[in-house]
Amino acid sequence: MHSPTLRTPVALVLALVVAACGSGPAPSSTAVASVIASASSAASASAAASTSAAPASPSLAACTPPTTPAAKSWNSEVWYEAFVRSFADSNGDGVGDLRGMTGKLDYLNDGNASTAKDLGVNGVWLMPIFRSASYHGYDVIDYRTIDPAYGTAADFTALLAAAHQRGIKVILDLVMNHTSDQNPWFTASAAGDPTYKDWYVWSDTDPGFKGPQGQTVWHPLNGRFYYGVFGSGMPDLNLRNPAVTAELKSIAKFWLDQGVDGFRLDAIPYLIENGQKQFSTPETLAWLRDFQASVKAVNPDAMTIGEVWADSSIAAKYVPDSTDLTFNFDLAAATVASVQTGQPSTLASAIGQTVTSWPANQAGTFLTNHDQARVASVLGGREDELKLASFLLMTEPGVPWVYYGEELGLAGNKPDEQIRTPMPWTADPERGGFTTGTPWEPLAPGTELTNVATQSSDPASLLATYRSLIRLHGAQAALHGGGTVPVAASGPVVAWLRTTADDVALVVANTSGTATSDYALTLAAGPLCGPLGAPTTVAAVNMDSTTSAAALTPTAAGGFTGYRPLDTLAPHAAAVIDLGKP
Ligand SMILES: [Ca+2]
Ligand SMILES: [Ca+2]
Repeated sequence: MHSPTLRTPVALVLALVVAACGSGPAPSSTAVASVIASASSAASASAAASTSAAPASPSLAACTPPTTPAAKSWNSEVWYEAFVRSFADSNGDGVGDLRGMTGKLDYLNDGNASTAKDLGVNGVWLMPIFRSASYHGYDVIDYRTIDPAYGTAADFTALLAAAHQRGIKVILDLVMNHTSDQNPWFTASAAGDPTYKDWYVWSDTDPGFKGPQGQTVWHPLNGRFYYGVFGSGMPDLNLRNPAVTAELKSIAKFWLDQGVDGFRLDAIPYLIENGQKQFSTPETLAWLRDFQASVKAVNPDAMTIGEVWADSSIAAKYVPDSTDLTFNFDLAAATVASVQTGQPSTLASAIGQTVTSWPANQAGTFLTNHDQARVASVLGGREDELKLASFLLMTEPGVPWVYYGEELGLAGNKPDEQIRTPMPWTADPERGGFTTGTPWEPLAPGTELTNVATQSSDPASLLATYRSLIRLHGAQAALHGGGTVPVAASGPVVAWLRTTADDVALVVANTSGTATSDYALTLAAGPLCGPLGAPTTVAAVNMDSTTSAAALTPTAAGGFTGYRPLDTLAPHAAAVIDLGKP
């Protein structure tokens, strides 16, 4: 099945934006801003006239001039989650490795602002690369040694240098809740070694209670029991032991000293249990505050992002003191669900929840990650829906993260190995340019089309859309650093404003598969204080984005009533409409 979609005009306008802005690690917003400003000033006189001629608003509320929220260095960035085992194999053994990754960095960002053939991401999260007992690496045996299948310490040094040369930051996946049961620390602990006996959580008798998901958490060994919330193969470290805390800080320093730019912190709500309270305890948040301070003491610019797979109200509590960012799982699920069902209310609600929960833009936004069915499979591989999802990702409040292959529409359903399959670089369905040997896991179905080579030569491809939207995100200050104001919408439409002191951008999307003219946007009170220039459509997907947007006359309260910026919204169409400086 393939839903009807208008494709090429979108790429046109996005291409204009990209051409105006250039590309690279830190795209400038000035070019776009000046384009918008000149377009706006041309029409400002007539807009001012219509504003003054408008009847007085019955509302007594005054408008609120927009301000620019506090921003961190990562707020203009887009990040990429990569599974080294599946990215690129340099030596033909079928297993991706660090040298393979180094060879493909130009795909992520070639470091040249004048090219647009790279994805343009600013940072990479490497899923675990330490010596481990498993293919995925989330059960670590040695935190200071690279998995031999991935390469050597020298290979890592080379990767880091090559990435930094291109303006790509690198953060490592750090698993602090548990280790492998094959970690020498655990072996020594189980044997009663005086140094390590308290490094894990032991009980002489079976406490008997279950874990947060009803799973067995107490595992028998030699007549005693140890706690492992993720199973017997992954015993939980005892983070109440100062020696364990000191070792984890030392490990973080070991990697920061080599130049890594921070960490993605795995499963952090599980760090410290308090009896049967095993999820997001106050002790866990306090421990992380101390750990965070130790990271910043080594490198104040380092970034931490935590995996807190929980409601926004819980996940946001970690920011900014326990972690710099946490992933916004609620918004991710709502984004995918709204595109899948066509119902915008789920997404509208999650946007509102995000605004009230997190400090502005200090959440990691994403669609799906390495633990979830890939978004392309959830959406049945429909290209227009995938383009809409990518558009929403790049316009929502937060720092966007792209899971490798997502930019191609790579398919994947559980089991986990099949959502972590080799990256398809070419149309070869067997090896996909990933390896000259036999891939460790067969390629996902459909890679004849979902591959880098094929999509790179198609300006209307999903990959081309990602490349353009990533540049748009970096170029438009309102999109990456603006405040967010939810807008009420009727019909199958969701909308919000992104606002800085200098710019207001309207994001509007039709989540349904049906064209609609029967919708209207309303904002009771807002930031539109001055007369506005002519709205400018700066980016769009699934519609002819050369369509000009209707003029907007703000109310006295700085909002609007019954605004319909585009006469008709095509199926799954979405646009960023710049309203200029109010
Ligand atoms: Ca290899
Ligand atoms: Ca724990």
